[in-house]
Amino acid sequence: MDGIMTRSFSRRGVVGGLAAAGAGAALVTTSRLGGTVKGTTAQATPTTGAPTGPFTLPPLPYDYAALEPHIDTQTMQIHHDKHHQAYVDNLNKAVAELPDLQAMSADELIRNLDQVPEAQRTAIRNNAGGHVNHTLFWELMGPGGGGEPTGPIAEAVAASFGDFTAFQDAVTAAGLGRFGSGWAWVTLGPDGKLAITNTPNQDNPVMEDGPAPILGIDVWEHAYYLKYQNKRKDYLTAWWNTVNWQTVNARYEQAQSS
Ligand code: MN3
Repeated sequence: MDGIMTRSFSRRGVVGGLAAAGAGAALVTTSRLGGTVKGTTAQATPTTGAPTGPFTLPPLPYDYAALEPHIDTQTMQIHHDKHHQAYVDNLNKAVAELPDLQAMSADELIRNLDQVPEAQRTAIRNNAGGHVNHTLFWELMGPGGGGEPTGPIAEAVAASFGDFTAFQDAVTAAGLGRFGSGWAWVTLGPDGKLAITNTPNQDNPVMEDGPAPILGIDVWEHAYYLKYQNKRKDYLTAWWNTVNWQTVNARYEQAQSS
């Protein structure tokens, strides 16, 4: 991991120096650094010329095929390796000239968008949001997932919605009710009950000082179009077969103690 820090630090130094030296020299340096990245980074395939840090794509915590047949292998590959990678790359670009922001986590960035210079705020909202949301999303799913909730979240679902079906229907309605791209979320409300919301784009409830989500479902078309085409409801129904209740329980307990 030092390799990444050293590389991104030296790249920044080189790019800064070259700004004065001219575009021809910059081109040579970029392609040389591109070679270095290829040789030392197993999974990342940064957009040409994108800084390689400080943010990095976390590996998918299971195989691309692990969620079959509910979420297909190709969707998982493209969603993780291309879409999530693009959020990471664009976030790195957005903070490239902002050392104070490079020192913050993506989670801190989306909680403190008012501290971000206006010129970069939309890019950081979208791409730090995309990075945080997808990092969570992968952990909320897993092989052998699904079924009725277990543990403390099962009691919370019963207390807040009566039964699991009513809870699922409410989450599905939130996902279907989001026009265009966005997310359906379950949070712990101030009354101690589970609350269901949705947000547009890559927004996250914490951006508006809301609670950290316990569960979230990506309802962008890229999350389901290859298998489900325009049938977002079928995707939302199938998604429950992938849910990792262990993660949901851990986040529920975290929400209760914060
Ligand atoms: Mn997505």
